[in-house]
Amino acid sequence: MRMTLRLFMAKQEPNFEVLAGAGGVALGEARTNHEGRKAILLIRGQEDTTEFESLINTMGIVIVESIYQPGEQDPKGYFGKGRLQDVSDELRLRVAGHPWQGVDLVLIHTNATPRQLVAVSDATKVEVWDRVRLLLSLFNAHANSLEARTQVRIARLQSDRTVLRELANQTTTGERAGYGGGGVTALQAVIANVNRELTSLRKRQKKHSKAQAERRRQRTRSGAVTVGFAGYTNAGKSSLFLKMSGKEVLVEDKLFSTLETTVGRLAASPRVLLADTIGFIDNLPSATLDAFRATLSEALECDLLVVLVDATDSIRELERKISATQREINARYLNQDELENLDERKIMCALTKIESLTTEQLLEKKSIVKRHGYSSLLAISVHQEIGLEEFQDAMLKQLFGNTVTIKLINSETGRSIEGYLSDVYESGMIIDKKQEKNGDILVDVWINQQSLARLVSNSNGRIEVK
Ligand SMILES: Nc1nc2c(ncn2[C@@H]2O[C@H](COP(=O)(O)OP(=O)(O)OP(=O)(O)O)[C@@H](O)[C@H]2O)c(=O)[nH]1
Ligand SMILES: [Mg+2]
Repeated sequence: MRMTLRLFMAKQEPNFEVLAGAGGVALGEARTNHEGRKAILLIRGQEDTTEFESLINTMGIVIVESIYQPGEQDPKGYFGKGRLQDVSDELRLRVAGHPWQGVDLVLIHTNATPRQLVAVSDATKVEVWDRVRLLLSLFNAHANSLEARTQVRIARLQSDRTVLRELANQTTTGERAGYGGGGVTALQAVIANVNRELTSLRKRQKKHSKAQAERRRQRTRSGAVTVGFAGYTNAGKSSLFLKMSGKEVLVEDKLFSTLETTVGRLAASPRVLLADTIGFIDNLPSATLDAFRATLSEALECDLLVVLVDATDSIRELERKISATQREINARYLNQDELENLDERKIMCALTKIESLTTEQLLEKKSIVKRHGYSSLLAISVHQEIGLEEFQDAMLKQLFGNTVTIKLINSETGRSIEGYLSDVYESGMIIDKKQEKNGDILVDVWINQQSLARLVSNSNGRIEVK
């Protein structure tokens, strides 16, 4: 296979060869299943590769060898020229029995510039992914809904466009030997196609997010409140969502199992909606993140934001992930107004997967989270069902304040008291109920002010707040 940098291209041009010869670019739908692919990994300096490797594992790709070069990244080719040549020679000369037999992917442990990507691709002549391309391929493999596919494709096309522009630039300046004006024209035609597709995808995305915003407005009007679950990828958002709503979502020990927002009702109260969404990751370029903005705002524009933090991470990872999560939430998804009123905005935090932690470990991790400014902090385990009731109570308390005691007045005439009771069940969450001798019913309920006012005014005087 001579193709090098596989681009995820406009459908109109399947396998269209932009450039011939060394460093050619083949265009076509990127594959979605990478299970069992063999790759080599290039690493500069002393970087921590743990997260990168778990992204790779998630996709079922096998790293046959990691190759290190000390020192700073080379802006031209990531590795220095000589070292890159060594890798290239070894790839070319591999014979039967060579450990690199079957390697068709080179991974670079960085968010590479288009120039670096093109250079590594030119040298190695197999497919090349940097961190962003790895993430995009992972998103692509996990995108199941139309919405997710649309946003992933937007991100992918944007990223491919930067490489195409680099190629066009190198061709124009004569840096790429052997390609004349025909190469540039062909590249520009492809770029134009990409632009066209991007425009139409963005239109589709806009339409979808408008419809979502309208649904959100309707929910608010009907008196429902929304709790958004946010957090680093794999923090346990979908597991908690499933536990509390009973609504089936994908839970996997994989990064980015979830790519879109799912809204479900809190099992204990239909008035409370929960929103599970895509997780955050450190250091994603803003153009890539923007593609997911609509999905995220579906969950983050909520009455209460719950930030989930995986307590099983090391202290260092915990700090890194909380910081990344906060950066994303603060910088991108709260508008200026909300940022200024951050104190009033309802945010709480929960440490997840705590069942295997010792008391000391939990205390230490709690104090780290608190240092990041989360004063309202809980600790839960979905698997062992620890702290879930407290979590639900804390959530309801943040949303509604304290419980309200309501009296339902019994009467021989008019609507039955059970009818009114069912109205209360519909509007809030009943936590205690007592029937008095005269048939009146007293209930303690978590309810928002708006719903309470509506209940009382529609009750013909049969519902009173105590
Ligand atoms: N030990 C333990 N593992 C848990 C718990 N809750 C969730 N997990 C595991 O953590 C992994 C990730 O869970 P998900 O619920 O998919 O996490 P997520 O935040 O939705 O992840 P993405 O959608 O991929 O970003 C799964 O393997 C879960 O089984 C828990 O209470 N204890
Ligand atoms: Mg999930």
